[in-house]
Amino acid sequence: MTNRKPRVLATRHFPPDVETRLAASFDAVLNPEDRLYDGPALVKASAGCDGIMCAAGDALNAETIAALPASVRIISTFSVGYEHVDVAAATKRNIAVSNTPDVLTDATADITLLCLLGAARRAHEGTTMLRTHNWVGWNPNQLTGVHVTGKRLGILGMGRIGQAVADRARAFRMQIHYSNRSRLPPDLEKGATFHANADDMLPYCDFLSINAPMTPATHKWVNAERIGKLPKGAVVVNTARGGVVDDDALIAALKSGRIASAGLDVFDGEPKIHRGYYDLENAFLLPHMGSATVETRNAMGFKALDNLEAFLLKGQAPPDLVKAS
Ligand code: 8YV
Repeated sequence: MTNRKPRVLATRHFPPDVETRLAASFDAVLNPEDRLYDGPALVKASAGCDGIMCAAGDALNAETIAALPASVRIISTFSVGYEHVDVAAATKRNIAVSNTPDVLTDATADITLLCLLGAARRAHEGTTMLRTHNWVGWNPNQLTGVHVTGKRLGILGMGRIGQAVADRARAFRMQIHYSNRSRLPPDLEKGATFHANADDMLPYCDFLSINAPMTPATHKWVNAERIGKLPKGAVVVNTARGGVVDDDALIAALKSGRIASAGLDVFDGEPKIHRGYYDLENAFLLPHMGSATVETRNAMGFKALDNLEAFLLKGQAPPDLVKAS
């Protein structure tokens, strides 16, 4: 019987307080330079590890998981989204997978409203005008945008984050429509209009907010055909996963004016985003900042650690165990 602490690989340089606790609880293999591991590098770095603390974008696909050392028993992701982990492949190898729900709901809903308002009110053009010394003064027609109050907001994916977005949007007296795998009970629905078929919701979306996870069913869901069902001049917001949007289709609609503007915090293939976005004045773009507050990133890290500690130190199931769908 050995008293060695379980070894845990941190694939990223996590917040300082999180790494301090990681190093206190485990034999931590840290990544202070925040080097990005590809699949083979991740396999190599996890030699002798009992657990892996990873993040979105890490290549924990079937191939990587199949090659992981036999010692690895848990993958704890520092994220609520877990499309980067092949849960079925992990389950096949008897590796538990956990995520960090709840703690980033508010921060992500806040950034969704920032994207919604930033797109509607032409924030990118305004800040650019000012910072490039091109503001010659107020004028009555300057940077007039899309009015928000009272408009219809369609939310694709009414989970925790979608509901928090709806709560915030109600403060703007927006009329909430939503589509979700299942209808919410009245106390959570709060008068919002449910659309069993998400396509049927599109004609009601003056604003469309994507808050659904990335799955085979949502891959490139916002495509040319669906954009065609939105009211002319609608605003599209995505703070979930870039892969839910067909970039070519959205960029074409932003160029033609079919879509008035977009507020995007996430991108397919990020950080190498579709080049077409860079030239669009009517795209308000952020670099995946949804959960980027000190409090939230710490809470995510502590939750990822709760999962690792329950499993590796207490022999319990991780509280946020993820199951293959
Ligand atoms: C995280 C996120 O910062 O948790 C998620 O799913 O999208 C982000 O807000 C990121 O994924 C960290 O791994």
